[in-house]
Amino acid sequence: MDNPAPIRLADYQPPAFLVDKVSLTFRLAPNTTRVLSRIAFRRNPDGPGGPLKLDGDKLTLISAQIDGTPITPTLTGTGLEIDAPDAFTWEAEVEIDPEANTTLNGLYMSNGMYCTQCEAEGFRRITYYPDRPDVMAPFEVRIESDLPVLLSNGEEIERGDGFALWHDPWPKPAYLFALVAGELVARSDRFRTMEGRDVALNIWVRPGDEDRCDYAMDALKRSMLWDEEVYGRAYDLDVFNIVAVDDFNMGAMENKGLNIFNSRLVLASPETATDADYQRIESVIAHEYFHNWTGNRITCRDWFQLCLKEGLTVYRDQQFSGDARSHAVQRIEDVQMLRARQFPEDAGPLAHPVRPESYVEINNFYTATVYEKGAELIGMLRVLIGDAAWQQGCKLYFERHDGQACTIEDWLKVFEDASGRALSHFARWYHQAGTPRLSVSSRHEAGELILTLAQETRPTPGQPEKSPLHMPIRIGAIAPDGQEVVADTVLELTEAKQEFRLPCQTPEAVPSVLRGFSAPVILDQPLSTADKALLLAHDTDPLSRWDAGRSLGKEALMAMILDDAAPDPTYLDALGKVLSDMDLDPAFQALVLALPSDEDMAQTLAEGGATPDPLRIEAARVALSTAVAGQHRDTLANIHDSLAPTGPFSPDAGDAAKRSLRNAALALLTRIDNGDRARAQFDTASNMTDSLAALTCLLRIGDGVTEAETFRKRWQSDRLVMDKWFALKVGTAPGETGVGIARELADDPDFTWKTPNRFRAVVHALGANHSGFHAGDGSGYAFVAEWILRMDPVVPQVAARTMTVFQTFRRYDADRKALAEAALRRISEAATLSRDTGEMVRRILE
Ligand code: 0A1
Ligand code: ZN
Repeated sequence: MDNPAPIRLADYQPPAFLVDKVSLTFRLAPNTTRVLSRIAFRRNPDGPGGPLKLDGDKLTLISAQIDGTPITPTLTGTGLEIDAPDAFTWEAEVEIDPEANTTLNGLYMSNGMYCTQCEAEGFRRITYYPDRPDVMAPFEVRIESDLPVLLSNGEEIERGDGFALWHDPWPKPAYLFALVAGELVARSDRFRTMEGRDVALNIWVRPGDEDRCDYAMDALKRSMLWDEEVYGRAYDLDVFNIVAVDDFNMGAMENKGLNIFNSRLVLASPETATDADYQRIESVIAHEYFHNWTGNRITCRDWFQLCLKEGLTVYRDQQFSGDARSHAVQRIEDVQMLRARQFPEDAGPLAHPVRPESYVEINNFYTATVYEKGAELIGMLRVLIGDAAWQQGCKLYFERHDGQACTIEDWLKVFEDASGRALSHFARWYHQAGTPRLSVSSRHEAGELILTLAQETRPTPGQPEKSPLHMPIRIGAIAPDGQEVVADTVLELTEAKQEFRLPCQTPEAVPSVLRGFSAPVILDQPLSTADKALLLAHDTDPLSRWDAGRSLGKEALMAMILDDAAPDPTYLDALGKVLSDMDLDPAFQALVLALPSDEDMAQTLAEGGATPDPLRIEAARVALSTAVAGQHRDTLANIHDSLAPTGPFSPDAGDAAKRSLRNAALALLTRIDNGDRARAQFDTASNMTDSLAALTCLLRIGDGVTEAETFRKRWQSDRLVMDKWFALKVGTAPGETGVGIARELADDPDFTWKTPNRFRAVVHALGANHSGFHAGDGSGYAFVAEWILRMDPVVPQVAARTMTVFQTFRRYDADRKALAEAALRRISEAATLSRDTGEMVRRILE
């Protein structure tokens, strides 16, 4: 394989031509769809000059005209080039084959339904066009088909026998184009905006699924209201359509006025969806809706600026979920997710800045770094400039940049203007990859708490030298009697090392550092076990409180893994206090009760220079869980009994919190009761949360064979529930057993692997099974590599995304490293490999 040349931010040039209007006609046919385009082009006065360049991929050009005169354009391999006048109308007819399009990129078919996905560069598979986000235009779309439902962006302006005409007045880049045609039914509602617009809301699904849309609809209406109340942003069309599709590469897509969703992020009923599903549906519905302003009305100049829309929109959906549920729990879960997904990325071969500087395939950069770390940067910015300037800056951003394609510089400038502060030092966060390590030491002297903060970032690929970053560090201090003696304060760390002095009359006070996880760093603060227990019991900041518990748990596990130590009694006692504190939110208690994940332990061991042994980590976690259960048997049993469901199921946060604590208790109790409680819960559960939790507990102790079969029989025909079943079977068995189960299931007739959700339910589930994927005989690596190679020619984006499970392989012992490397070489040496997977394997092996 030759290596395609990277695209670099430094080479950005504005487009040579702008588009004033796009008219498209689609004559839909599964193998021979005709797309007729009529596009008004005008030379960009600020452009570089030169010919008109249109992108095109897998298109058969039937005819082309400029101002009505047929022409024969020069085909370039990636599109075509034309010497064009300064203003003209381009007309073309192309033929495409949606049925043969397995990539789920461009126009494709899913269960007889036509569907599109154009971000990032899928529109070029539909027609010739300047497929770049800084070319924005209003679209008119005529769809010709006998299918009953024909949808595109904007509003329907005409509907007749076998056709529909849609018009989207808001100029948009091609990546926000969408078209759907099929036999669909709608769950409909209305929303009146603060500007008095009466908006029709529709969620389109396959017949039979319509009674599973209520929660998504409710979440949509709440999102619309929230964006008005919190950001002053109202919806801007008379209709908002959402379509659920089974075959989809990602979670969902914010196409203007026509969001397209993976069906697992829309459909929910108490019998089929877990609390986690409900929560995720709420946040993704909100995320896509919020893109209407942060992404659509104001979009990205180029794909290097992806975090401009994604970091901000994740930040907004996190705020929304916090408002809807609990800020404390939301923050803990966001931090858990950042540490589990983004930290390994930042520490390995795939590390890249939040705003990358080059890429081969942009689809490989829809990463935890761009999304989740991108959101962290927004949160830090807000803490640094304060709420008032934040609000003013947001207002200014919407006023100044509405209708534009912007950069991170534009974004930071509004906050410089609003706050009067220079943000050039802060801007380094966007350029510098890697997670800084924050070392903290403290002493007490003459009525002062003296904190020394030092930061250091290790080299990452292509960035050997790192500079100190500007970060807000929120702190406080707790006295041994549990009183807060230094109130919440934000320190601004700008240098490699700085000392801060705070008045404090209690020499024994324990500093609570990085409250709220105020900066995305690895905290290195040498606290004694007793100090951690104090913070877990008394810190006023819930994130730091939870983190103290996690740190205690890690310390206990570390001693068990490295020194064969017994479970730490301080940790066990501290958990007991949290469990019996009736004032705590049960969701918070459940989070404290969850032991650090195996991946978390492996990461910590590797950071400290040790080699993680997956089976030892697994064994230590099981032993510690068993010890927790043994010590708190009665309290846990009492929790499980007293929180048993009483009324009908409600997905709201309060009830979900109780279920999460009850099921956390069950997971522990199952370690010591041979699964009796879990079996009873499985037999009587009336909702998916409780049923799946019980089954998980049983499978984790190597039991549950009968229950798993009962579950399968019951849900055989439900594709979304069956995805859970596959993932659970693969995810719960340790080591080589897990790989064996994955292999068995890969031969199952229901393993319809070309559907990304089912593929992920087996292959990603094994990747997420720490001791399974890292099975000592290399069978996990071989299995995943084999399936990546199989998936690559079918859905390259999914194959490439699966590659990320290999990003940590260098952490492990020599034997595992060699086995993983051999699997990676098999991928890299394949006769043909997509650009997506090719780039990933090269970066991982480099
Ligand atoms: N913009 C979407 C994410 C998305 C990106 C690419 C896709 O297809 C390759 C699909 C969706 C979001 O942030 O939700
Ligand atoms: Zn997004």
